[in-house]
Amino acid sequence: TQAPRAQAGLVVVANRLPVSLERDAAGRPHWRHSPGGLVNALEPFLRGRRGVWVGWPGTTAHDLPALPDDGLRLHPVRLSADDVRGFYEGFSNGTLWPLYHDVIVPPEYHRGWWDAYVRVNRTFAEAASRASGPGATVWVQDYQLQLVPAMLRELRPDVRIGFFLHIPFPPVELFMQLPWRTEIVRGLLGADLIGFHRPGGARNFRWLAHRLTGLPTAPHPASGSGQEMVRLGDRDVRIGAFPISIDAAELDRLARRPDVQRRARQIREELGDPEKIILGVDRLDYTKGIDVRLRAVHEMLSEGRIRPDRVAFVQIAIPSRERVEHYVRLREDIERAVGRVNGEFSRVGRPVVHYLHTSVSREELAAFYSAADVMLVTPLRDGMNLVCKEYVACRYREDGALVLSEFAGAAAELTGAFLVNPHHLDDVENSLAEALAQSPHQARLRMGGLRRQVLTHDVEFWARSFLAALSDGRPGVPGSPVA
Ligand code: ADQ
Repeated sequence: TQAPRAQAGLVVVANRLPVSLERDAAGRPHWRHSPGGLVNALEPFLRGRRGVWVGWPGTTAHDLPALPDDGLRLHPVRLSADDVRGFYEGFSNGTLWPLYHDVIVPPEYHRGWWDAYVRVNRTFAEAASRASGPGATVWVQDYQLQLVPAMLRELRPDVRIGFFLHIPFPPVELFMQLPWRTEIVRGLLGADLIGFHRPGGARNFRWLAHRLTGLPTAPHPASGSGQEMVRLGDRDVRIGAFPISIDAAELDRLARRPDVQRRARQIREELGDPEKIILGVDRLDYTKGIDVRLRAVHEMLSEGRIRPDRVAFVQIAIPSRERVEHYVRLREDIERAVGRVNGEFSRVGRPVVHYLHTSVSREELAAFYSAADVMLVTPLRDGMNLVCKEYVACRYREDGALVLSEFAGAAAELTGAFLVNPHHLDDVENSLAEALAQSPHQARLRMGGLRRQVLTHDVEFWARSFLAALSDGRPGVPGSPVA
């Protein structure tokens, strides 16, 4: 990795840079910005404070074009193919992801993967250290980089370090399975502030920190904040819940655009003008409960509770982690389940389930959200789940219905949704039936409440709250209100 041109006051460290490499028709590579809530939320803070984003560009290729430089400075971390296998596909997605998501599939523990995780975390910590100016604030993101806080603190005791976990922090009994549990806890304790989506995750972590390191813990004195504290010699580590969100205003605006509304009507026509459209949108991941949805729809069709000529179910699944074995199998299972429903209930030219294994543009996504009468979000476990918030942000007419798993972090905020236990098929089916049958008046009551929550608690609110807690009111660091 090269040293950045100038050192920054605010450094974001994430597994991925917010760009991806594409090739044009002639095979020439160029960078494309990957839009996302996180980069949108952090950009104003980064630009305002000569910020740098440290991350992997998502490729092991060597013939890389220069990174785009339009004010947001990107600092690439190079990974070898071996690193990607051991650190990313292995320890991050074969060990930590399933362990932190309630062992929906069994996590695998391999020393070689762990070694790669340690090695790559050190590479990120060194890159972050080089990028940080004196006394900088460094915000480390997510489960791939849990050792970075302690490694960075050792290199740079002068910087302030925040860490945010985007996935659930697991129950104590599950975390205790991890052969390297103490190392992970010590890695995280290098931060000044550790953020989780939910207070439950923060509590689990505090308990484990005490259990595994013997360090004293206490509620944070500036309380009311719900924050906890671990005391590490002369240093306090604060732990708190900061539920992430979306750029709600941007999606609301997008959904109101005439071309997006036109496309929403066109989608309904293309689906054969059904009375009701049910929609699922996910990364293709076994945590998302796509199979639960298909089972519920299949059973309701079998029992005549929904009619194939009146209802269309659209499932859009963005391809994900296609080199990890469980994901290959999941894709086959989903395709088989879709085929089964359509084989039994479709007529020629009129499938019941429309399955798109692809990524779609923001505009197209907003059009689908606008077209859908019921949004079905049924993860078995999800740190937050942004899809449900995106649906709500698009329903500016205060109509539509959200069926949402209790096991998504978002359920704590979106209490006006039809909340379901995804392990209880009858519950999912009854709620789906209720959502399909609700009156416009009921819809307005529920959706109105959901929209008030989502529009006032957006991703900028999240970033600002975290950075304010990290700066702890001290001057000269992020967290003070941005203009
Ligand atoms: P994810 O597991 O990726 O995020 P989620 O929060 O739902 O899950 O975000 C998915 C994003 O991908 C959404 O913005 C959605 O619009 C987009 N997306 C999904 N399918 C798409 C498709 N087919 N085409 C285009 N876009 C698509 C992790 C955690 C979550 C947590 C987030 C943020 O697992 O629990 O909410 O990080 O912290």
